[in-house]
Amino acid sequence: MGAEPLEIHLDDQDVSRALRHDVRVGLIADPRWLPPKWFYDARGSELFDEITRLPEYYPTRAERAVLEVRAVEIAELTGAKTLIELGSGSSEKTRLLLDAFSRRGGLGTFVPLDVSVSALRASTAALAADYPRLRVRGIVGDFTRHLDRLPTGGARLVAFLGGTIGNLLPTERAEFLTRTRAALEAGDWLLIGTDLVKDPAVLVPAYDDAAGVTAEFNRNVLRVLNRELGADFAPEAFAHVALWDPDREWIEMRLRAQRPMRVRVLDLEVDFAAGEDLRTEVSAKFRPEGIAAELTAAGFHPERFWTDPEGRFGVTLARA
Ligand code: AVJ
Repeated sequence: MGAEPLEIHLDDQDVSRALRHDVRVGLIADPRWLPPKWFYDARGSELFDEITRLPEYYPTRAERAVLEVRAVEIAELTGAKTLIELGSGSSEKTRLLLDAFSRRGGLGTFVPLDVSVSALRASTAALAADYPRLRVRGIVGDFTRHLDRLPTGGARLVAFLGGTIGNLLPTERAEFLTRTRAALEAGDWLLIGTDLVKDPAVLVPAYDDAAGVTAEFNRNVLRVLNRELGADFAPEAFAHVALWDPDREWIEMRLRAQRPMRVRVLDLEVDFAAGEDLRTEVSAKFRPEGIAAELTAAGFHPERFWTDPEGRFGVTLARA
């Protein structure tokens, strides 16, 4: 049968317009910043997959450990007919859910949504081949903008895994959860993965690995700007920085100019002083009470909270 054709809610023009907008706002801001979604071109998505296999990067393995134990319970409790995955990437861990649902029966449709066309093409083709009875409907979209395009009706489970919610700033997070709730009906479900606050000696290396893969991933955003906007960043002249902010309880990734530079991008000339930072990602870490409070504030009813045996990563199942 194969996967259905991708449903495109973000065409190249929308993407380009959004990128230009973010560059115009972020590169002239003080401090300078870019949203993390621009990491994920084909190369960036590959680098991210490589990160998930690094010894220092525990979140993927820890979340997988939770899903391995709880997938059957999630399938039973939710009885979902449609599984929607936001920011699906390769959907690797989601296979644990699909396996549990296949054994139980009843799940008819899987809807992965991602900004990366390349990641979606690969994942939907592989999933359609491995789950021949499942309808696989990939949606190219931005989970902060296209929640109103999700399929409607009938026992839905929205999965937002990997701790991706941590990439949103607190106000964006609240807005995202409220909009997700609005897109659902009472009785639908949300499964959300959140990395947990822990010793910075564990957190920081997860974002600054010895092999330098995360550094390449970070610099990849400059290559995206060079290619898509004709910018002239010298990626190698920026150092990768990962910092733990103990007050805001988040990791920040930055690119630090190693010498003074003038960069041309769009019609802007952006001057970097030596040592000046461009913030490229926030990855918030959570406490169990905080997760429940944020979900409740958005109109969800948290029903289960699980962690891996080492308590590194949390997975919450909440009812709409
Ligand atoms: C995609 C949100 C899971 O914040 O941990 C990995 C992205 N950035 N290494 C995260 C990321 C640097 C990642 N998530």
